[in-house]
Amino acid sequence: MASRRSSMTLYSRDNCVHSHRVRLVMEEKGVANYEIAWLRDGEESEDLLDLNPYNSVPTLVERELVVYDPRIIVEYIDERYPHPPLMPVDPVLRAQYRLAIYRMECDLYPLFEDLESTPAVARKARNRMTELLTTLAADFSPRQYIGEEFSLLDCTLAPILWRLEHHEVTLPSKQGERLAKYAARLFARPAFERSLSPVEAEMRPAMAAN
Ligand SMILES: N[C@@H](CCC(=O)N[C@@H](CS)C(=O)NCC(=O)O)C(=O)O
Repeated sequence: MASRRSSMTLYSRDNCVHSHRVRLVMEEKGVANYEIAWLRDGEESEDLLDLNPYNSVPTLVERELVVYDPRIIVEYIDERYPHPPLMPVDPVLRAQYRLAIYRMECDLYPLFEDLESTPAVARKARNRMTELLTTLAADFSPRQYIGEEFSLLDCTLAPILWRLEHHEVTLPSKQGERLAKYAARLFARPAFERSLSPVEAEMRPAMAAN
């Protein structure tokens, strides 16, 4: 449970891709003085049920404010802590970034529930993930990040890419190499390492230790 010294508490499951996304943004923004209320697999929290009608993680609590839904949380954090900005200033670019994030939320994130399901359901989800990421990688130019600067786009994709090996998702070699190079840049960021739960670190022990 949170101590009185922390101004923020983030309810987070240790194997949840959505929770990972928010922890990554918290770390990239350098949010200090926040506590994580960890929920292990299958564990419920009565506090959370009182705070959030959907009882979902991630949920962020800051004094009287309770924020849930990963996208609403990361946008709040990006506005609450302006530096470094993780969204562009230009309205057209902002709309494009939001759409790209929306596509990842609609198409990629829901596949994780299926990847944890029965072998037949997981196989289908794996194939779909391969298909979508192959298309995404084909569009990648040799830039460092998806946009001009490191942004919420990268923070949304990184937790997905971290889990690919664990779920045995593979890509055709050309696109796979491209995506792997980009992913290695994301995983090498100090904030990324700090964002990992012990369960997530175990998914790629060699990389997490670097
Ligand atoms: N759309 C969800 C995304 C997050 C999500 O699906 N979280 C899962 C865990 S990974 C969850 O909280 N499920 C309900 C539960 O664990 O009780 C939200 O509203 O926050």
